Amino acid sequence: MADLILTTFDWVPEMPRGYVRDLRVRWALEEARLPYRVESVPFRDRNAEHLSHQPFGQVPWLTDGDLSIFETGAILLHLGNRSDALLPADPHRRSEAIEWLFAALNSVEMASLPWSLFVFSGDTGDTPGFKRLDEFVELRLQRLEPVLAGREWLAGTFSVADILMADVLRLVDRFDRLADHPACRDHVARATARPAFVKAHADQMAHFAAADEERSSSLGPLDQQR
Ligand SMILES: N[C@@H](CCC(=O)N[C@@H](CS)C(=O)NCC(=O)O)C(=O)O
Repeated sequence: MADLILTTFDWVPEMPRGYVRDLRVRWALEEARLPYRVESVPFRDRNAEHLSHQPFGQVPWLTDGDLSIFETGAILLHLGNRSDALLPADPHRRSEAIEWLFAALNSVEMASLPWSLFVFSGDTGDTPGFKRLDEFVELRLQRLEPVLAGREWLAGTFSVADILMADVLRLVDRFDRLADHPACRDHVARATARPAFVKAHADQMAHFAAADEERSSSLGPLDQQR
């Protein structure tokens, strides 16, 4: 039996499917060819057991033997320490990959996530709040653009930094925010063309689709119309 267990929600609404962060972990596990299995916790009932693994009641978390790790950055670093396919062995390259892993989360996602939440809510009018956020995202993308124009992968070879950066950028790309940043867009395209991403994405979609099927088979025809 696999000693790596990835936990995600049993179900999520349509909108976030394909973007739930367990995908980052699935992707890394597939790149490293590490055996794992996926378990689910209820989306609608975040109980004490859930909070003991993820104190914010979110997903994902990973257990590795008796270790339980939350936060996708920490999980990917942990997996990077298990596989050279995820973190380069050369100390300079490794340090660069770790830098970019934090940059993806703490410099880019810090701007892009609130921006995406505004866009999801349709709150993109001519308000000072949205304009400020849009400028924040723009500045980060402008600075990232020449970096990604000059290299295929952030730390020389593909690493967890690329998984996180591509996944962070993918969300704003969903709303065409990378249209004027071709190197950022190309990085997302390159990264998401990798077989490990394709499998991780398909597996996440299948996981949530199976939950829909289970739900509809447990409801009678009359319930389903409600
Ligand atoms: N910083 C956390 C964020 C985790 C996160 O936002 N998870 C989302 C799914 S992608 C979640 O659980 N959302 C439900 C909620 O916040 O209640 C990480 O990277 O692991």
